[in-house]
Amino acid sequence: MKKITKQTYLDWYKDMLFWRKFEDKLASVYIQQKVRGFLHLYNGQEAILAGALHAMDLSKDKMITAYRNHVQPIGMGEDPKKVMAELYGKVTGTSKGMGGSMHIFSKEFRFYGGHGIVGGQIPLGAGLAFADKYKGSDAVTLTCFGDGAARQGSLHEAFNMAMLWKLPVIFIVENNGYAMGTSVDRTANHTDIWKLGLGYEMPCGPVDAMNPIKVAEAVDEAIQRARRGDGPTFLEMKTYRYRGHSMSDAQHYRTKDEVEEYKKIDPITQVLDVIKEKNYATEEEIDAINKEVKRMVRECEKFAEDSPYPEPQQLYDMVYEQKDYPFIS
Ligand SMILES: Cc1ncc(C[n+]2csc(CCOP(=O)(O)OP(=O)(O)O)c2C)c(N)n1
Ligand SMILES: [Mg+2]
Repeated sequence: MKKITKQTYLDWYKDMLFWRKFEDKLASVYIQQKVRGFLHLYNGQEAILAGALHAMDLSKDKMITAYRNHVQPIGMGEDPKKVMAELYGKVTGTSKGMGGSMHIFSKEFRFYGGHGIVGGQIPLGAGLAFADKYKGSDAVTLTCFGDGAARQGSLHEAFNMAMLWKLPVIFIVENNGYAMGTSVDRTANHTDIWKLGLGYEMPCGPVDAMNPIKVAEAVDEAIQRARRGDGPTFLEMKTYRYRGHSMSDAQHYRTKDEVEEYKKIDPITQVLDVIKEKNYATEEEIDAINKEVKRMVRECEKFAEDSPYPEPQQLYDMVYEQKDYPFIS
């Protein structure tokens, strides 16, 4: 793995702060009804992405996840202006405004969605890894899903095949404690989700996912295993989301104190504390990063606001048509 240096900390701070503020902006424009439909935010979980990206080779590795998916493509290299435009439903968006919040996709940067069916992406991630192995590439696919998705049957089928065929895939459960309003301990008799890997003899374990270093180390070990041809790993990222499940969530299932407890170990604050302790940046330099992040968010917002909506005709551009389809007269 690349060394974790002063620059890594500064990059982590800037990136995670940008993702946080980008999504805070989305929350505020959602209330103004400029962004519609569902909106699931990643606030609190950023260390998973920051740490994973540090360990990945972004020239070939792939990622697939669920609907909490706005910042991952940005981390992989996609233009954040295009991601925000997609959320606004504008033609300049990553899917020409036709995907929206739950369906960000960037083939160019190997980000494969953006999936609304809970657990649906688990076998798809195994399939991406199968394609790489079949073609003789040593790329690795990170397949991310929530604690709720870990209870889906598709996980077991994917785990079994991934182990049988030693696929280059890392299964990552982002355990943020809740599936909508249902806490992990109400969905199964055991709460160590990583232990699901044991039944398949898949290397597995828990990770402190409020800290990007711990994530980077765990993902690096898993990536090395996959690249050598030794198959999959299952990691349980112990994390937390600060906001509700989606925007309309009264959050009766948890206390404000619980949220505040997690904010004490916030990943951005943890990284900033190290920067300050080790004198990696002066107060002025930190302030300059904060200002630059604000400017970047404003730039995304302006781009999305100024972009046009798609023409109605676009609806027919992406419909699959087979002229000789046999069953329709
Ligand atoms: C197959 C399926 N069942 C139910 C739903 C409704 N649903 C949407 S999100 C969600 C909770 C999933 O929680 P989790 O996997 O923990 O992800 P998180 O939202 O915490 O990131 C449910 C049940 C769905 N989208 N798909
Ligand atoms: Mg969850």
